[in-house]
Amino acid sequence: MLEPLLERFRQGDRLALARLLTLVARGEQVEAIRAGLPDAEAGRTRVVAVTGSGGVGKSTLIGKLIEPLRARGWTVAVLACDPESDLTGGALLADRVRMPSRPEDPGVFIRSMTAARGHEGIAEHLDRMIELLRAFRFDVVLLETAGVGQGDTAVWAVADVVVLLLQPETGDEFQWEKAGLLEVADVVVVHKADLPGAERTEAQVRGLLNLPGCRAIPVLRASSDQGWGLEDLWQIVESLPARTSRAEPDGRALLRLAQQRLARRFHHQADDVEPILDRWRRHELDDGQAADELLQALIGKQETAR
Ligand SMILES: Nc1nc2c(ncn2[C@@H]2O[C@H](COP(=O)(O)OP(=O)(O)O)[C@@H](O)[C@H]2O)c(=O)[nH]1
Ligand SMILES: [Mg+2]
Repeated sequence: MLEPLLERFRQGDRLALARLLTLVARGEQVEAIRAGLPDAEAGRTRVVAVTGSGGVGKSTLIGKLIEPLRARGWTVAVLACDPESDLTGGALLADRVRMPSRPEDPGVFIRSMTAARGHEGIAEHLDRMIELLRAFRFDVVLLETAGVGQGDTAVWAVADVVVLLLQPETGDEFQWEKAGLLEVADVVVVHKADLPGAERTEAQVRGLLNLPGCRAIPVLRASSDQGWGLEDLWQIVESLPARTSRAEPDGRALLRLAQQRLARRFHHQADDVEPILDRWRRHELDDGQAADELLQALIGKQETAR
């Protein structure tokens, strides 16, 4: 029963893809499916997570991105992993409107994961689902996620690029900062920038992110309603090195990224870091002990932030 399905998948049948995604999302026959997948083309698929609080315009922005990406001849898959969508059937319906499924365009595949299974379930099997989409050789995979729950951090882990959307004048940026999560973003978009206060919010975000010795995180304004900023956003996304740089299979790129993220946490979490530095300055800790304690403080904090 599985083999004919896999054969159709290998021939590019999107219904077979949909069916296999459902199986994998439920954790069914996962290993048998994996064994039958064609190899993904190295470096082909770019997985971009679009994250941000409910109502910030994630679905709208993704819907607007599809067109220009298709115009470049790229195939696009969208996975909406939004827990809010399954709380209100209305939101799901609205997402359908904002992201038309375009059965007429075989280059676009849209899947809302909320109907299939709860959020934690998605998180558990997400990397396998991405594997399917890579094996199907999509050029771009867009993941919609609300960005706060356990499942959302799982989304970031599988994404090559994380785009964080904020709204002007809502204090969103401080909420993310407080949760220690502003730094997970590779790009920050002040979205709905047609609304008042967008420039001020942009300046605030730059202030929060502008830390010495750290990788500069691009910040830009965009309006999906008015259709500007999206082209710039995509150019930035393209110019970023793939987050997990699978092109370097020995993990060097991954290590560099981990170092950058750790450095950013170091600057953000002064309350955790300072007491350790104090003891180190007083020679109560040697370098190795201080490093171990710093790691504990920085990574332990991340676990609670999740
Ligand atoms: N003013 C303004 N409103 C927007 C923009 N993009 C989306 N919206 C509105 O914001 C609301 C929430 O959008 P939605 O895409 O569902 O947000 P999501 O919950 O993050 O997916 C909708 O009413 C949209 O029409 C924008 O660029 N400007
Ligand atoms: Mg949405």
